[in-house]
Amino acid sequence: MKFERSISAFARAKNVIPGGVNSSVRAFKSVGGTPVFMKSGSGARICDVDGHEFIDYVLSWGPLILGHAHPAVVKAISNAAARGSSFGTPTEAESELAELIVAMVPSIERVRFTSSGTEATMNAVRLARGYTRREKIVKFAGCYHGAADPFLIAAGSSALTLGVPNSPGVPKSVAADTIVVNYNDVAALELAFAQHGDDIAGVIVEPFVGNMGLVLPDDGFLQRLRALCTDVKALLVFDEVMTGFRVARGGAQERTGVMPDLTTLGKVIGGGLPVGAFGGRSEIMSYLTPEGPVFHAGTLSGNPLAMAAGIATLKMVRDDATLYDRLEVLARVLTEGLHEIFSKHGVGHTTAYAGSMFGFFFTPGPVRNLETAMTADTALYAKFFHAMLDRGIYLAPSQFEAGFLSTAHTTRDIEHTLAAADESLSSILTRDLA
Ligand code: KE4
Repeated sequence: MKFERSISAFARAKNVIPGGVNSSVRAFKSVGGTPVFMKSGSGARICDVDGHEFIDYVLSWGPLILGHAHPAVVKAISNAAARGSSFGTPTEAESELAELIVAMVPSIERVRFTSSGTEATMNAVRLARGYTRREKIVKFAGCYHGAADPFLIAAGSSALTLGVPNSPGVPKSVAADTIVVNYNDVAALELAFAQHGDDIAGVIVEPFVGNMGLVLPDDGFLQRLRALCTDVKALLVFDEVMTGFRVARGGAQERTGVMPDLTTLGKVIGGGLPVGAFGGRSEIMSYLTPEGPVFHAGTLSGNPLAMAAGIATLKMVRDDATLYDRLEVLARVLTEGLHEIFSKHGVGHTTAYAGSMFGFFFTPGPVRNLETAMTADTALYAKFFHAMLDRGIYLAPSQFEAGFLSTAHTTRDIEHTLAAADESLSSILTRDLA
């Protein structure tokens, strides 16, 4: 495939935008080549500025569970836009979306909206600190909670991809209050609690990690984490910005039965428009201004267009009883097919799926944490990414990301993807042997 228009668009962008992108992971740094500039999407497909069409497994990094430009979502946004885009006042749409979230996410009694997942996690941690009057937070190496200072320590996603998991610019004083533990390492977690217990305001965790690639919790890990937080009265924050309405209708907390004290959400709840949210028990949420002392604000928090897109999306998620079963079947067929193809070509790999999310690593695995994720063959991933791109399949441009399915993906799409994967590995391995 030729990407002339993307190449010139990238050159233009770099004149006025650092790196030519507004979010680092889009820059193709870890897979090489020029980021593909997209111009439209419909259902499971996106189209780039050169007119190439791709089956899309990134789906804007998770939000588009109904696929691109779903008619009900487009209609909701355009109807809302015709009434005005923002008022800076309360609107009933905010209550309607909040009611949908409260009805479907088991631990959430009340919720506050933001305009991004980063704002949601940042405010959830401030609330945990204000509620407990403590300062330390615990996070897990390789987990990503957005681009706020407290989280850019051993961070995943594009911080990991770009080799800056500990970003410059984060003050030592901030880093000193972030305790980093290895994911799935109960012994290390118990040690951290033994050392810092009564100083821990909260633990923030991706219950199913999407930002190292997809890494699932060991049996009992989340249950132990819950017990440790309860013992020292620290708040357990499930960062479900990615897993919310993705691994199950009620997220990882519904799937595992482990109830956090606070949950952060984003992506799906905005239907592709900028929304984040944080919520939990009413008593904790009452600590937020103007009811309580912990400050939160945001000019476009609860924006009417974003609320309309979220309401249209969550109503369809609520009313489609078999949605998650169907998507998990697609994810299983895809990952089992990839397993067979990788095995056939003698490529070390491991695969995983949960609800509408899937992932694979080019390492024999098991991948249980950042250290084992980092053994993945990122050079092979880069070749595979481009070979699949040339065959009309758009995967995440980084080994350390998850893949996503939508209600618009079909079994024929999966068959086409698996055929492309088989051809891609054949061509890569033949070339490598030449
Ligand atoms: P945003 O600020 O990007 O809306 O959300 C931050 C965030 C918080 N928590 C989790 C678990 C997340 O996955 C994210 C954002 N995810 C990345 C994808 N790995 C967004 C893609 C990007 O950075 O452009």
